[in-house]
Amino acid sequence: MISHKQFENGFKYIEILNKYAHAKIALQGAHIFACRFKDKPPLLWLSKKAFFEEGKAIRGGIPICFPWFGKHTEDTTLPQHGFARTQLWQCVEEKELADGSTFVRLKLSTNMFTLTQWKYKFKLYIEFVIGKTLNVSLHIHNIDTKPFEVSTALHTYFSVSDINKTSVRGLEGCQYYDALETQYNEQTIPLVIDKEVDRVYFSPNNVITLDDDRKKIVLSQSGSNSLVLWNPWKEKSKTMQDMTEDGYRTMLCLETANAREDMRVIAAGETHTLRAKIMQEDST
Ligand code: TA6
Repeated sequence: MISHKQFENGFKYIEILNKYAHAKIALQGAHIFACRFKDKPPLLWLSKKAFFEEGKAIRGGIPICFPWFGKHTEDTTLPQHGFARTQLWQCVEEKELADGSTFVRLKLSTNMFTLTQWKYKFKLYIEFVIGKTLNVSLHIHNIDTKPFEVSTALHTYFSVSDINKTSVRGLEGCQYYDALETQYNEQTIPLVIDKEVDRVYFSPNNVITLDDDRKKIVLSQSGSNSLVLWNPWKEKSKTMQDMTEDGYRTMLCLETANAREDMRVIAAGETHTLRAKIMQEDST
């Protein structure tokens, strides 16, 4: 089942229900903000105080960071993580697949507003396949006459039972940029998340595993050579309007990215694709 719905304030979203999963995708930002596999705990985390309002990014799910990740490097008046997550995308294709999963494709192209923030002509497509796994593919087309440089991310908020019982594998030995310490380090010890973390890992394993006491999430990525790890922890959460004070305890961001030194230059007429395939299993 694929339904086009809206909240009382007119905020539009697509609801998908099939034999494998239940999901919701906002047209603003082509932002999947809910995904739960049948008879499993939720895959994606959503803040209890998330905004569903025009122009405000939704706190949770998978925000799309484009055409820059993080703060703009030259103009701090521009929105963090770019404009893609607050622009209205167009649903251009939706279908039930033969295996019972659901395919949805949304599009965002250059418009008068985006040109005020970024002078290049682009076309973005994001494709979701919601079935036994959640597959997300972001296709970035350069339809301009000159190359452009992008940093981008599928800024995925995973739901965990308790951050204190959560571990991540696949980043061992990786170099990373610590945005809190503003320095580069190496992950030489098993990764423990017991405080605010905001890191860009380079050359991560193509398969990253997140374990909590109830589930194992397996994230396979392509088109990316960096992974962002973020949890705001208690003090940072208190400063965020759209986070409850204890929200940090049940979320962890593992973001499939082209961030910092992994930014990409896309030649005129070329396409770059960023992919995340997400599988959820019961914890062993
Ligand atoms: O994902 C890491 C990060 O860049 C953090 O620095 C933090 O700002 C987070 O993104 C959330 O950003 P947002 O603009 O959605 O509040």
